Amino acid sequence: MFLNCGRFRLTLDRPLLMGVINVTPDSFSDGGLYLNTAAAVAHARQLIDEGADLLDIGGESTRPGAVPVTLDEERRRVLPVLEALADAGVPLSIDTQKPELMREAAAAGAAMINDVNGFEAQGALAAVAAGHCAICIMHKQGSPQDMQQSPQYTDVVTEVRDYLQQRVAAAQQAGVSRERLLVDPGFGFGKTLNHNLELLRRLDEIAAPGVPVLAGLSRKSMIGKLTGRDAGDRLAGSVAAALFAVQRGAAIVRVHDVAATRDALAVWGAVNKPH
Ligand code: HH2
Repeated sequence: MFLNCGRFRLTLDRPLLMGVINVTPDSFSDGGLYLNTAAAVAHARQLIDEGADLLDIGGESTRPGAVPVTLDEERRRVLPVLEALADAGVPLSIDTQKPELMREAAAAGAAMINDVNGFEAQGALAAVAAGHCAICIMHKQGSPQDMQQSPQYTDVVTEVRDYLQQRVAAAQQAGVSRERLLVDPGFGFGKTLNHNLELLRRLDEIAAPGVPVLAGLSRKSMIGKLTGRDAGDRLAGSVAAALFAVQRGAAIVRVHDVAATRDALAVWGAVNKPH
């Protein structure tokens, strides 16, 4: 399987690592660490050295209770980082819900647009349809302000899968080819611990035919609940979750800790290789 991603064509015959760059003051695990452009760019280069296959740059935290940021502020945070990394040699994804920023990021060289809002904002699909960026469609229930209050599903896996399939169809209708699409169940976005565990166990049921799955579990509160550890101390739990996700078919894992996840995947890949 391939993913067309701006000027890149990614081969998905091994799991890929997406490194997270949060250019925010308030992200749940690393808020404020990379808020200025130079710090974010240095961190990005370090994650590439550690083996990141692509990077996801975000200027608005989506943690439960996060305060939305204005277009101007989000633009001011992410575009200089994107521009400074133009020569980085890996595809750069922009994590945004705003159609204006989707367009500007694509024009500035972004290879992927990652939208935790499933491209539901007015004009979001139109903003990406004509270009060449890959798009990652994520499921969430509710908004970051209220999503963890009391998430409800009859069957979380079926509901998430149906939603993603509908959004894939809408994206294709808008003109996005299948080779540019990724889906993501949105771990922690309007889900209890049990919902997250069920989604992870049955991750192989999430993919629409021919559409690869991206999974983001890194440092999330589900890892905290299972290990009793704070966000800064969830490395081992996050690596275990990433391994389980790839075992269940995730094509890309979105992680903060690239070096450790890469080592774990190297071991997993060697054991898993057909002989
Ligand atoms: N999780 C976060 C942000 N963006 N995008 C996708 N596709 N999938 C995810 O699971 C996902 C995402 C939350 O993590 P992080 O960026 O570290 O935190 P914050 O939103 O607080 O910046």
